[in-house]
Formats: sequence, structure tokens, C-alpha cells
Amino acid sequence: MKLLVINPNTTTSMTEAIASAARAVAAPGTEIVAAQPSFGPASIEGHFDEAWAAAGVAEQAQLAASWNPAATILACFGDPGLEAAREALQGPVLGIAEAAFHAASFLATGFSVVTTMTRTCIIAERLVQRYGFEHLCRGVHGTDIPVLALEDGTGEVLAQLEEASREALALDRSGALILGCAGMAPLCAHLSRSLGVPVIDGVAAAVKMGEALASLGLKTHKQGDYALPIPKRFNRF
Ligand code: 5HY
Repeated sequence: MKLLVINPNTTTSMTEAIASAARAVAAPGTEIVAAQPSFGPASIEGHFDEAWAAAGVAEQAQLAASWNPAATILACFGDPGLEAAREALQGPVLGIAEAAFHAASFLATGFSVVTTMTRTCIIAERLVQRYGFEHLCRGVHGTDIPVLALEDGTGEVLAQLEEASREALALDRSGALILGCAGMAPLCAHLSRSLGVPVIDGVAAAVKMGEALASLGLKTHKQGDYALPIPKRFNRF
């Protein structure tokens, strides 16, 4: 099967890192096709960036409709453009936040989220509510690590993230940790070893859930509000 992984920001190196994380867990026979919008912010760190990212996801979903991926993963923790992509595509579309919340719900009676800029915490908190996980999410914690700083590969960022994760787990008394940024995917293995609790990277979780749904032959319901978009004139900028 072919899965589409969309990085909604426009940093190619992060798209490649996300694709590598997806390929590392993909089953034999699963091909990962990575994409990013042709326009939009280099990183997504607030409501304004999310708005552009959602449009970029819609662009990439529309392009992918020509080959209809078996499943599509939106690799940004705000799940931007999720329902637009579900309208445009036949196969399941999974946001990494929603996938991570579900994965954590199987593993512990409470989870914490550690993310990048503190100003984006409200976006994850709203997703917790929208997806119905208030009873399990014990806290969303910002680190004020810029998204693109995650690519530095320096030990300093990893050490800062590890410390913030320990504090969050202790403060919340959580039994699982969710990485609140797709750019953290390459750090998951190290954090899993050092923190002693299940650490969930939404990219990996969404890839495996997408494979599972596709292997069951399950697709998005294409009647009603997830039916294909109504054709109309579309002005481009
Ligand atoms: C992400 N931003 O996963 C989000 C993380 C965030 O560019 N990729 C981004 O802080 O919302």
C-alpha cells in the first residue's frame, strides 16, 4: 500500500525527517510518499501559521486525490486541515495529535503532552476537547523550543526536552507522554529509553493506525459532510 505523509510546514529537511520516521515503522510493502505545501510558513507556531498550514494541507490533499493514498497522515500536532483532507480523499486521514491521543488511551489512565512554543498549547488543549480526551489528558506543556530548533540535533535541545518531559510527568502524575510536534519524531527513541514511560510520537502512531485501517479495507465515509468537495471556480493567488 502507499501512504501519504504531509508535513504541513514548508521546511524540506523536516519533511525528510518526518518521512524517515514514518518509513522506520512502516510495514514491509508499505510505501511512504512524503509531501509539503507549495506555499506557507517554514514552521507552524500559532493560529496564523495554522490557517496557512490548513490551506496547504488542502492543496496537497487535492493533488493526492489523483492517486488516492491508502491512508494519509497529517504530520503537524495541530492536525490542520484534517476535515478538508477527509473531504478530498477516499482513504482514511489521520492527524498525528488524534492518533497519539488514541494510542496513549490504550496505555495509561493519564497522559501529558510536551510541545514547542507555549503559545501553541491552547491549540492542543482544544484538540483534546474536540476529540474527547479531557478525562485522560492531564496537561499540555510548552517548552518554548522553536519548532525548527528541533533540527539542530544538539544535545542541548534534547536535554531541555527531556527535562521538561520529566517535570510534566511528575507534575501531572501521568503514565504516558505524547510528543507535541512532528519534528520531535527523531527524538522519540531516546526519550522512550530515558523516561521510563511509554513515549508516543504521533507520526509513528498515525502511520500504524493508517496501515491498520487500510488493511481492513476501511475508507472515509463519502456521503454527507465528508463527500467530495462541490466543484466550483477556484481563484489562485
Ligand atoms: C508541528 N508545528 O508538529 C507543529 C508543532 C506545534 O511546524 N509542526 C510544526 O508546535 O504546533
